[in-house]
Amino acid sequence: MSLTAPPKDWYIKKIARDEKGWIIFSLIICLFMFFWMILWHVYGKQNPSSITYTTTTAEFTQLHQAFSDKYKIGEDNNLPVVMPPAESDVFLLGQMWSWSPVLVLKKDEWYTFHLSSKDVVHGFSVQPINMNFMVLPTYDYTIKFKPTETGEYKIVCNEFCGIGHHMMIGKIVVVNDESELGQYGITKTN
Ligand SMILES: [Cu+2]
Repeated sequence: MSLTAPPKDWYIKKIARDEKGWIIFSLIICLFMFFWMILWHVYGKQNPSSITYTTTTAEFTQLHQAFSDKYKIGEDNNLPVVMPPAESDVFLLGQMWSWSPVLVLKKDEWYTFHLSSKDVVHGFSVQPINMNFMVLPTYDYTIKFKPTETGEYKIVCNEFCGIGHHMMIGKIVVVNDESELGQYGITKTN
């Protein structure tokens, strides 16, 4: 019965050999897995780590607008198509229910992404590769990013954000050079 005290020193009992064997075996597995957590950062395809800054919606919107205006090369479904130079800062804004702008990036070049939301929490998920980040208003998520394969990638919102959530799809196009823009239905107008 639980209300009676157990016999004195009940826990100082010799462990059976096979039980001891299993304990040691599990400990080895635990330690192995623990060290692989660190090794996966080198060998696994992990999300790059991000640095988060606080910002205001007004400030981020202004930076985003200035970025779009500066590097705009055309339009796609009423969204600006922006081709920033390599090594530059890229501002991507999520809002109900769009990702703006459409980005054209060059393969094997580094970019510094800044992600933020204008209204509610959104999820930045790049498909078909597995990259996922939360996008919150008043926070600037900064990620160093280098696309390594050309093609068209979709940005899918993976945080439910209202009635138009399923239509919140953005676009990133990765090219070797500008001559490939036509393949992705982008016409350079600026
Ligand atoms: Cu959403």
